[in-house]
Amino acid sequence: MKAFIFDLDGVITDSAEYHYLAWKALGEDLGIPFDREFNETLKGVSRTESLERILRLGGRENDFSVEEKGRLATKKNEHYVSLISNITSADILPGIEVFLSDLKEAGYKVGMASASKNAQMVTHQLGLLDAFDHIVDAATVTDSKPHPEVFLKAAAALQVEPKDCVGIEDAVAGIEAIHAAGMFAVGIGDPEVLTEAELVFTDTSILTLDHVLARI
Ligand code: G16
Ligand code: MG
Repeated sequence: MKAFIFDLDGVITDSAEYHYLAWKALGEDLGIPFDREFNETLKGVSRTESLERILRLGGRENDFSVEEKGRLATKKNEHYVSLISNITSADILPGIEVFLSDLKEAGYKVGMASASKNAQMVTHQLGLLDAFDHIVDAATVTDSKPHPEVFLKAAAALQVEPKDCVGIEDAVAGIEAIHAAGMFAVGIGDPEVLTEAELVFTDTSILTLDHVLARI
């Protein structure tokens, strides 16, 4: 293995909570309230597709023009950005800083493959920009996870063959994307949910370079 490629939300930091609060507020404005269980279906899914899923939930998918949907997505994003404007390195998930520095020290390339157009900004807020050799700009990605595009772009930018990459993800669609890219998949979360991953850690505190290398 030569490179490790990380998902952001749910692996590096728990921005999912802020996505949830911002979508929930928009849903309530539209008369489409939803709970945390429905929110699970939005994890790892792009902004546009998340909005479509919420509108479908309320049977309102045909009530808005493309421009209006664009304005709704922007409104959610402005709220989300204001919520995350206060995050700091204290919001990095347990064990991640040590894992990232161990990877650098051992000479691995480190990339990020997030569906979020705010990935660069969030990483900056966390004080982790220097830990990554490349962060894929989600705005340049045409096909969302489970499509492998974002992971393949990360590998290409790192100049590493996909077969020499480990992908790390918390979402089922993300694990599928890693496999479709021809990479080794590490899951973070419930092993009964992330059944396709080669290796699953229930949370990031037990994700260490030694533990991963022992299982490859
Ligand atoms: C993240 C989140 C998703 C979010 C998506 C797009 O993906 O998991 O809930 O909808 O990014 O975010 P934005 O609206 O900021 O572009 P990932 O791939 O980091 O888990
Ligand atoms: Mg994720």
